[in-house]
Amino acid sequence: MTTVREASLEVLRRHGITTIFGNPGSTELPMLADLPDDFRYVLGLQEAVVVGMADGFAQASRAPAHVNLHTAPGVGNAMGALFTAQANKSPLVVTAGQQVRAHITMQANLTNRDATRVVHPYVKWAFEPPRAQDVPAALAQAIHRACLPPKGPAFLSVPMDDWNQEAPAQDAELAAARVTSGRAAADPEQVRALARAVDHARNPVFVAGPDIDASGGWDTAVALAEKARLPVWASPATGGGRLGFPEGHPQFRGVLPPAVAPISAVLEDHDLIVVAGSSVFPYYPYLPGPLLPAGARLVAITSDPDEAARAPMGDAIVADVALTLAALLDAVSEPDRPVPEGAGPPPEPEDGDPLPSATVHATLRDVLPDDGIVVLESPTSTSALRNRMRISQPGCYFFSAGGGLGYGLAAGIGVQLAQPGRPVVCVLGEGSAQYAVSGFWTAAAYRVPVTFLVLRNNEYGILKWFAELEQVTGAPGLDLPALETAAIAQAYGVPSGRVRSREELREALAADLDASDGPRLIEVDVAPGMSVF
Ligand SMILES: Cc1ncc(C[n+]2csc(CCOP(=O)(O)OP(=O)(O)O)c2C)c(N)n1
Repeated sequence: MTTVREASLEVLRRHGITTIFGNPGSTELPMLADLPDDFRYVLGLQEAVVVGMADGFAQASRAPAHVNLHTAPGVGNAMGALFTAQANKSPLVVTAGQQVRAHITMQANLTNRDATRVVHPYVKWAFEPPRAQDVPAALAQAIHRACLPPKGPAFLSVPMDDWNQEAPAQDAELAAARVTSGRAAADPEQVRALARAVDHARNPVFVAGPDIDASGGWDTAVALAEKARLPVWASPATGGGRLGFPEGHPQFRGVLPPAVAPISAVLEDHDLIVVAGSSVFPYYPYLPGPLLPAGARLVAITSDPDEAARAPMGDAIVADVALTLAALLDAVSEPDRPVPEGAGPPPEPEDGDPLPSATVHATLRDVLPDDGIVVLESPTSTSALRNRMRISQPGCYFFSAGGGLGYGLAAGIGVQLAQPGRPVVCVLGEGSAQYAVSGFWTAAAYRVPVTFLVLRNNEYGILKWFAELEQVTGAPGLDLPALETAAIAQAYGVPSGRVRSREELREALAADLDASDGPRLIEVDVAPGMSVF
């Protein structure tokens, strides 16, 4: 007889999903019993870390990842990270344990009441199968839903007594064998119309968003910008979990500010704005003004119907971003326009004691190889990192698109697990590190060779910046004195050190990036305040 567990593992196996990120409880143990050798279980000590690791793993491997959560309280702990995974469009297949079926109606202890309701709106789909034998097909469905555009978390609650029930063999085989593909091409007439608009515009501009990288459209976006001679801006950093364009490219102008009025001001001279692979736009904070420069037209290319529908201005083509860019590349002509100018080289780094965070990032740029990966969660220095590092290869930058903290530390581990041969640096503010701090244990226990670079400014710096913007004075809780991140990480098993000068930082980074036997952590003191360039 084939059990529900065997059939479900076969569904996962057929989709290449053999890593389970989890934190187990009694309700999950029946699923994990005698886990076959071709499966790997990665233990996270808290559910936010579990989901964050899987999020980074899914994005960096361009494939779905499986998360297994404990029933109600585990799912509750995971919610913030699920919000982030959804904003990142990360294809997560989230299973959670549930009480024995006979216990659900009486709501025995640990029953996940309304299991399918509680995870909304941060999942695309939530389901608890009505019969044990439906679990393998429901799991397959969760995989398809997570991977079809827009990608995102799908949730399946499984009563713990289901796993040892019998699964009808033929149904399970049919469910496991199904393949679905969601790469839809754009309406050719819409693409031709957009190409004509690009050809005839006086001063068109291209805005590159994270889904260019996610869809595999990086080289095509570069070819399009070069052929049509488009200056390029990155979509605002707030919503960009990935980069859409090489930031060292001579036509790259910079990262758009994340608010209404400043975006219109930056794009003022343009009559056509083509946005690819981003929402329009991930605004924050609210700085009202014109949504578009006077006389400008905007066209967005997105695979996400929701993004297309909720944009407050402009038109949208809903289709696979990479395929649409390829069609647009074919359809545009080579114009007479001069080749647009980019931002020019970044400024020389300044010294200081403590160092400006921009200098930390300039030092990292000097040391990190071109294919090195940055996972970033250092709020006051996000812009400085982008402006100093000018990351220029696909799949080299990961960021919490929704703005929730706790992604960075955890995702850094998942990204490194997915890309074991490439150096991964996880750049964190010391405040941000705390939201997933137990991830240090997983990194050490599984010898994941990620380098954590923690910027210590002894404060929630970005909130002090926001306080000024919001004209708030006297808010408590914005200082972080005596938070010893290196000592904390050391206690979790991560060899850690603290540096202060540029030379010390360079040496520590070079040594730690070379280490392949497990994680390392460098805590660097930085000057307080916002750092843009
Ligand atoms: C889960 C979550 N809780 C709270 C916040 C609010 N928040 C945004 S930035 C920030 C401070 C981050 O501090 P740190 O990592 O030290 O970086 P800095 O701002 O000093 O650069 C906080 C608390 C958030 N974004 N996400």
